[in-house]
Amino acid sequence: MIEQFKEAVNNGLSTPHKNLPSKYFYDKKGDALFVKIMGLPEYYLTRAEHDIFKNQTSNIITSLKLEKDTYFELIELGAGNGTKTKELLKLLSKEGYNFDYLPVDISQNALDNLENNLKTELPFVSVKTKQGDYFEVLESLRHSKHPKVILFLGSNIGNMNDAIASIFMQNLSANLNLGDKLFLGVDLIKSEDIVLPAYNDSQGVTAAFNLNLLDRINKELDADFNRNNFIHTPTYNEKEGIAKSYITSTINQDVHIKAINKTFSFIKNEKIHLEISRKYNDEILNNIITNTQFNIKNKLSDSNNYFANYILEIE
Ligand code: AVI
Repeated sequence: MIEQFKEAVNNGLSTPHKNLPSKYFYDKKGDALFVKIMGLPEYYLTRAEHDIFKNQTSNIITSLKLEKDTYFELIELGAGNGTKTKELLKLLSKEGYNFDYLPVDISQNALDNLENNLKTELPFVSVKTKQGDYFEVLESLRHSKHPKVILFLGSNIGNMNDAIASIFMQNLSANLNLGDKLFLGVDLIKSEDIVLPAYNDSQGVTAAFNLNLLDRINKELDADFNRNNFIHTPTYNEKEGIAKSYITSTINQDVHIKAINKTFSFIKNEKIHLEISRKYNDEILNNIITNTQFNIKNKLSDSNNYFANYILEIE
């Protein structure tokens, strides 16, 4: 893990257009800051998807063509605290559907918390947690021929560029069988005045979330970044539908990273690219699933039409 982190930081800071991968945002402090982001007035994504789960729960069940007497596996990739999913679990359980809920996460701690919480809140739901990498877990489940519904929520696919998202969908498709479904949460392309503030909130929580990566490098790779010499400078291009997070050096400076045994120079106004948050529409999603067995079957949107959950099926 630390070796991979070291390599990613070294590679990213050694190229002419410096970058650092956003997957390293999520240490303990980063997790807590992301929870704060999800509650921010400007960060509409989580509320919009929750709106769909809360107000269109029966619609979700109908769109997934679930039948009460056919057992299925409900597999959630990157389950987190399951707030949205609980709305669906509650109704499925109340109406007597025959299923197991299989939350998949890399963090055993996150899974333990979710399992304990569900034991109290929804004691009749059968929960089988799966710790590990998404594809390792899916590979292991592939041989069970039970119908599967995969939940991949929260616009998590948006943090992949289109090439990586296509490969992700190809891998997912290859691990599923005919008739299996994917319930995919994506943020929709919309105007800059709505999207940009979601990544540039007035309380500076998103700035802290981005700059925390420098603190993580200082801590784990023994570096001397001074986060006061960098500012958070996100952008959003409405035409392509992509938000990008950068941090910009405010002065000419050198930073030494002991674990890599290297000094990196930054000139005033030089940017480090950290994150991409891709927004979707039907055309973009169709391009991404071109080389897969998935077809779009349905789409549910929130009341503002900010966010959508697509239903895709293996055909
Ligand atoms: C996790 N992911 C979908 C978030 C997003 O909206 O791209 C991460 C995030 N970055 C800044 N704010 C939230």
